[in-house]
Amino acid sequence: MAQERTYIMLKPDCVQRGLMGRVIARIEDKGYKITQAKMMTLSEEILREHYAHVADQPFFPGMLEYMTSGPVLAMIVEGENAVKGMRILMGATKFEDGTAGTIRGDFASSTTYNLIHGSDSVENAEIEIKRFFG
Ligand code: DGI
Repeated sequence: MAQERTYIMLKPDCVQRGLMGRVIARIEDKGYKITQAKMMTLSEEILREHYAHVADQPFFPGMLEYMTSGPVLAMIVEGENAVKGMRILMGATKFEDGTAGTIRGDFASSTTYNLIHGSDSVENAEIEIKRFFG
């Protein structure tokens, strides 16, 4: 079992809907530790870098608007297999693939407004932690 750290971000809809506490409780219930956290308002520049892999998608302009619509909670989450474990807690990317019991499956009502970001690999976790925490 690998001790890992991952980059987690509670997105503007999560903050605006007052769901931060419930989502953080799920992360802590899983046994993970939040070792750093800060509220941030994201610039278009950092979002273009973070979401470069989907920048040519038709939904990208709408996502930029959504992601700059209010503050996010940026976090470093640590624990055993934290990268994959957080992806499991988060649930599927696409709304139609969602399953009850996951954060997105229980709280999100579309693919765009999906509450939470989590790194998809150990390598990307380090890149994203550097991007948002320096
Ligand atoms: O790592 P994920 O956030 O699960 O997924 P990703 O890196 O493939 O996509 C980044 C974000 O882009 C995702 O959280 C929501 C948005 N997105 C991805 N695919 C679609 C999408 N938004 C819409 N509206 N439609 C999509 O097909």
